[in-house]
Amino acid sequence: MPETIPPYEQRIKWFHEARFGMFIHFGLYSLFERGEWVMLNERIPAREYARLARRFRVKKFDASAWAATAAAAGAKYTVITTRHHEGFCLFDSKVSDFTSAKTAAKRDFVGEYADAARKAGLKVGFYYSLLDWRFPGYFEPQKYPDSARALVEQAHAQVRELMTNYGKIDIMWYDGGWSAKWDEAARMSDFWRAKELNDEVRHLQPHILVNNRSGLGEDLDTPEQHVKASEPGRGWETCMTMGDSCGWGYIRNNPNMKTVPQLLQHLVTAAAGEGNFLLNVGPKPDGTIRKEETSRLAEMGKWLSKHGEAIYGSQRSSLSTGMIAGPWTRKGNVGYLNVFRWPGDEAVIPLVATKAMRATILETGQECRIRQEHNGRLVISGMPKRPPHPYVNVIKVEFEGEPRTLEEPDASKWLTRQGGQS
Ligand code: JFZ
Repeated sequence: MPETIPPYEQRIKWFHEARFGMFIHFGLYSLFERGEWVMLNERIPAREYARLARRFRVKKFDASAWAATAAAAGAKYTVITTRHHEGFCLFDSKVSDFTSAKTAAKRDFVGEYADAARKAGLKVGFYYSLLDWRFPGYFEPQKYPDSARALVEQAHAQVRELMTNYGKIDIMWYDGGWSAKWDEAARMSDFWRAKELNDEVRHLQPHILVNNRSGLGEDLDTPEQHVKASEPGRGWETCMTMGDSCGWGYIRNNPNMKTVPQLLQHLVTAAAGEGNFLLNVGPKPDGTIRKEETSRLAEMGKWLSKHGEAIYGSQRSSLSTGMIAGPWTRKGNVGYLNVFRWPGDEAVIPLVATKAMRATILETGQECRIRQEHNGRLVISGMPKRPPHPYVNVIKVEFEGEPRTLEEPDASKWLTRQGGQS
């Protein structure tokens, strides 16, 4: 008797607690060191491209090292590309010979990584590209209907394999559901038979979260390379590269790597919108992750070890910051003011309708003085002039109830200090 599918609120609970995941883009394309779209961008014929598999041995592949990198970053889940648009599977498939198990490497990297990730305490997500550039029917479905049909059959068969052969999978991360001609009108969910596909995914993995890239909305929105909150109650996750947005796979010369402060600010901003941040690494052809990526992740993990209570399980807050500090996150009656730009020895937050009991700087544990004035002005003072942490600081403010914003029926009253506690 198949397990019943738990309600959305139950399925998404761990995801809201997690807030931070590590994305991994790895495949034959890493050999070119020019990103994951190289086959199409450079119009490399399929037969020529397929020959790469003969030298894709990935001698230094170490699944536990990848998992340890994610865990050290403070990530709580990980998503790996099981097969990208190039069609090469990092897993053993009965419906394709173009796999890492059947070519030079002779390894099922997906299986090794899923096991290692679980051992490291991480939830496991599988990225799967529905499109496969090797099929003419993807580019010209009318002209090559048999190829188009075979492509869809491959997708259904391989998703079934991924949902059956690798234990408990927590996220089905589809990609490549769009039409080759970027024809928005094309009902690609019909082309992929997405309802049938996702019904089977949920039958095989009843607790799973499915993203919105098979042509149907399903469970999760996936803004790419920017942080944009979905409406309250809808799960969402920003995915982002550390380097330029032009590539997710390994790019040897990738000069514009985001700084740790920038990466932390994206994570905090996502958490403030009750969303997640899925940060990408693109391993090198030998299977190692470059130090520019591992070092940034390690620094994020160090920050999270002191400030994670403001991020993991975060809720939205209506409180404004009223200054250039940064966004609030919240947990019940506790607000976390995430400070991107340290204001000096005092911080003033306007329109706080709820009584504040205590304010503490998470980096140092220092308790600050607080006073609440007209118009709900909350003044936190006695703080150090210089930022306690060089990147992002968090001031934890405990309120006597859920922190609310003071209404301003007459928006001019603050001019004469007439506004008061509501
Ligand atoms: C897709 C992939 O093409 C890319 O290689 C990477 O895997 C990323 C996470 O997902 O990127 C997209 C997806 C959608 C659009 C553009 C790039 N789009 O709709 O314009």
